[in-house]
Amino acid sequence: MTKKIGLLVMAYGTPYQESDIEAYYTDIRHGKKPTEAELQDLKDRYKFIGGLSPLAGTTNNQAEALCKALNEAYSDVEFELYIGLKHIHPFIEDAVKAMHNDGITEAVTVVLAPHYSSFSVGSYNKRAVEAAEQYNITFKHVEHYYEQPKFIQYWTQKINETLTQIPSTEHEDTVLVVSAHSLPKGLIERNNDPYPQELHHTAELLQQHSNIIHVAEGWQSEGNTGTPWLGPDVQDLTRELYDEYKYKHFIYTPVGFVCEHLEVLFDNDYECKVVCDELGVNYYRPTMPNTDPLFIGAIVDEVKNVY
Ligand code: FEC
Repeated sequence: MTKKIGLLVMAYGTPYQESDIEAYYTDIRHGKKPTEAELQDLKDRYKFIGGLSPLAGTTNNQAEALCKALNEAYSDVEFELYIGLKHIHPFIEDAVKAMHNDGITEAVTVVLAPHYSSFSVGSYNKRAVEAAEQYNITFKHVEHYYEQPKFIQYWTQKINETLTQIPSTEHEDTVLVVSAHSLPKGLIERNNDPYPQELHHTAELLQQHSNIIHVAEGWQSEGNTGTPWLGPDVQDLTRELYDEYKYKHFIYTPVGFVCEHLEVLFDNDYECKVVCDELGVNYYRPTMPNTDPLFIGAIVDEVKNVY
């Protein structure tokens, strides 16, 4: 008989309907309700991207594709999928409880975010471990997978495909903006968090492996906490790069995310594009990994390192 192993796939979560937005936003802010104006602003952003985010469906598809690929890769164990979300049901704690109810005692955790920060991947894992304390479940954690050759290959292919849309004589006038979600700077510095170095390393790998000549690193989607966040912000960066180098083509790769959702469809495809339009330069944003076999394969290869 093959051994049953839990596969706990954790992701951010998104409202399933408009009436979920307030509770979701309150959860993101650790229980502090948004003001009417803040809530309306978020509702307007969802409306702008078509009403709701595609994130819920994509998370499920990614998790199912990963579980299938793992079951194909391993012959001695059978992975059973559980999805746990950070800010909406099914919460991480619900998934851990479901594993326990099904008799699972060993599980592998995967967060749908490629870089490690104690405030992102670390906080998901901590919640899973805390929830499992009352049960007899042990975990093996995947902490990051941005270095996996297949992950780099995915983005390299997308960058090279995008470059084919730009005349080769203008590749010198093209810049790749490699970005991830910003986080509060003080927290990152005090904890000597590897997150900024991991983004930097991703940018270096993409420059080495793809045909891009110029690469810049930026941060996006920062929150409004009144304290400094990691920068430069991608919109400011776009202006600075234009002022200094007069680039004509800007390729945005938000490599800190793994699919299209609010932060990509609004913060890149609207906010960054507005700046590009204003500067009279061309905006490109290759398709996100979603369920691409290279992306799923990168996570499978990382799971093999931990289990
Ligand atoms: O498509 C969707 O519906 C959800 C998209 C979404 C993703 C996402 C990923 C990350 N976040 C991270 C950190 C923070 C911090 C705050 C914060 C705030 C928001 C708000 C929305 C939101 N985030 Fe998010 N994030 C997504 C959506 N995030 C909506 C609230 C309004 C706003 O600021 O836009 C600030 C909290 C505070 O105010 O105290 C911090 C990080 C990631 C990437 C890693 C991961 O996926 O977990 C880090 C997707």
